[in-house]
Amino acid sequence: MSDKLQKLLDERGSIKKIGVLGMGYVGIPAAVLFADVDKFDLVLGFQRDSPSSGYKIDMINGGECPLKGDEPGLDELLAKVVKAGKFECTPDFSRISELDAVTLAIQTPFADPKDLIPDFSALKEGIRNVGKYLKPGMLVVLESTVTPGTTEGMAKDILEEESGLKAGVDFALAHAPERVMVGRLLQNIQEHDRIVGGMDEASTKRAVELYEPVLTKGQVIPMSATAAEVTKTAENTFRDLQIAAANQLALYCEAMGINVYDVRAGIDSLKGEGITRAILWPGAGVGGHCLTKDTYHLERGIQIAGKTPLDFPDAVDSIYVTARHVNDFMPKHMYNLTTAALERVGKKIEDSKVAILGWAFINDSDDARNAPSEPYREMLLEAGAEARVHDPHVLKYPDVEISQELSAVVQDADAVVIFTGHKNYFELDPAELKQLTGQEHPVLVDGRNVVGPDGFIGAGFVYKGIGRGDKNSHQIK
Ligand code: SAJ
Repeated sequence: MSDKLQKLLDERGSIKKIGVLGMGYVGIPAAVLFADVDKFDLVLGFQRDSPSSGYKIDMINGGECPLKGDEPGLDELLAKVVKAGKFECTPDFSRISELDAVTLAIQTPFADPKDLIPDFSALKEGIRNVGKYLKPGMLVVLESTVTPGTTEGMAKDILEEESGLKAGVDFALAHAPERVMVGRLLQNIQEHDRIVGGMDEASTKRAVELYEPVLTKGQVIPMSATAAEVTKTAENTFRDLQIAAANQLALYCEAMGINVYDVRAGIDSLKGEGITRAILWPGAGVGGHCLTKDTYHLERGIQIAGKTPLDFPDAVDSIYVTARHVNDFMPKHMYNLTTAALERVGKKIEDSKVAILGWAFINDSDDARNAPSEPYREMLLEAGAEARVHDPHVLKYPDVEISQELSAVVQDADAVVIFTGHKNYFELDPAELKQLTGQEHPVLVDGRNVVGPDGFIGAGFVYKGIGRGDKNSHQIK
């Protein structure tokens, strides 16, 4: 640990002024929660005055939250701290030099999901801005999800290059990954345990000082910066792996003619001291912006943060990447179930109309990022089928027409395919739906275990369900 850094931090005294770069879903709640801590005097939210987001500056300074959607407590808290003069938004990055600590909550999307290389350009610009105005004794924290090795690699290099200062000697540097979910931003920040990873002990300690006052139920979990980066990417990798395990089991159950949900309940029944079987749910695929990318961040971490050669069995793929491939196969499996069901009634996919129910990647949400229904629709179009999309929450999506009128979407459809477990779909009535399709034997493919198969089979549907090996070859009524 560098004595010089500790001396600089001690001279500076406790953290009073904080900056947050990135006025988005992560930055805004983080900033208002910092501002609401008595012992912090001022929080500056930094927002580029860009054509697309510059409007946020005046909105926030007017006490209004620019985030869409319902975020319990956020509007009131933002208005309160702005009114109290504890939080303001500015495009003037030079004010960074007034601060004791700066956090960066800037998104790290994939430029092109195909090449799985994250687009760090916005984050790099933010880091460069911090470097330009960095002063000795300041703390810099990355909150964005990054590839392991980024904090002590790219981020440290840019900060040192721009400031002429040395990380771990002249300024503290840490990673404290965000773990927020839209719809419960404030609660997640206050109640989730907070991983805080410094590049050295002094940095970790300083970052703990920054985050501890914000936590209510959550505890701070200190570790190294790289360990924090691996924790964040691995916690999503493990979830993706668990889902893939459930999906593979569902495919096995279909092949063996059994009901995966019986098996799942059976496995889940194994409880007791030290016994865990966290079996998740099979489904039509895995979407969103977390699980679809964090595995690849972790995998790249070995290249970037690897200190010694990785010892791993020869000619064996990473189970994490294999899990990604299994989950990404599920929309194809849904396509295979659709074509097989249509063939049972002498129809070809290329001559069929398919109603896709659910465009959002997650139930009862309008978030459609990386939704599994998108590749499925592309396969249908590729095959020459007609595809229509219904979603009660997703109102628009580039180049895809989405209707909120279910009857219009299922009108004359040869197949109705459920991709999202929106609560609307749990009330689908077999007779009504069949009547709307106007088919003698319409197809129903259930990707989220939404409907009871027997009602639909009894009404004359050709039913296929993920993991429903016990029903997928039923007699057609
Ligand atoms: N999914 C399944 N089976 C399951 C669970 C999910 O197929 O058993 C699918 C969903 O349909 C969806 C995708 O996986 O398409 C992702 O679902 P998700 O519930 O993981 O939602 P995300 O992607 O928003 O994940 C977020 C993450 N939170 C943060 O990154 C802060 C993740 O770490 C959380 O574990 C997850 O929420 C959560 O548990 O709610």
